[in-house]
Amino acid sequence: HYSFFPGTPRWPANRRDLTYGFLPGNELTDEIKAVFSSAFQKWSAVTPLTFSRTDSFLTADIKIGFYSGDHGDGEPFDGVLGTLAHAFSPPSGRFHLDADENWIVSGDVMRSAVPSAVDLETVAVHEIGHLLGLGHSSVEDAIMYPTITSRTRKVELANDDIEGIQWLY
Ligand code: TQI
Ligand code: ZN
Repeated sequence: HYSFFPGTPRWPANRRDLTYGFLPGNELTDEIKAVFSSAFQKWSAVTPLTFSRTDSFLTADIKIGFYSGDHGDGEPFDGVLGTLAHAFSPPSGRFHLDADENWIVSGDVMRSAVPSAVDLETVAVHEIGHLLGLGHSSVEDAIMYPTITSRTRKVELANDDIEGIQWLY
């Protein structure tokens, strides 16, 4: 079953059209940007929320960046595997990914012959759930279930995820 963060934080009713931006300097390919766009679409399809990309990182509601190791928020990344990414509850909008992972982009690769490769969209859909206010789910098929196997791809919302997000929005 789905859960929420303590106090049930969510984006307020006057902030339903959210923008997201990528950390300048990350130099992401169009393919990587398309992965995030697809991940946001999973959630906009089942809520009144919309997500659009902005080039203005500083004013974006959701700030996406790839970082290595200690990146100044008290929750350092740890190299390959371990923590893959983290996102904070609303209305923080901070969405950080571990630059040291072997991210799989669109079914194929950055470095995916590697046993430790992790599917980027899978992680993005999960972290966006956190950004919107969902905690972890006890339902194994749910996007918000707290474990995955490396190289697994799970990008479709389960009924449990949909019920949780529709309770919030
Ligand atoms: N990052 C954890 C996560 O997003 C961070 C975390 C731990 C967390 N406890 C939390 C976030 C409680 C919010 C609330 O769950 S992770 C997965 C999964 C991670 C894990 O790097 O371990 C995914 C990131 F579910 F597959 F294990 C993405 Cl999909
Ligand atoms: Zn999680």
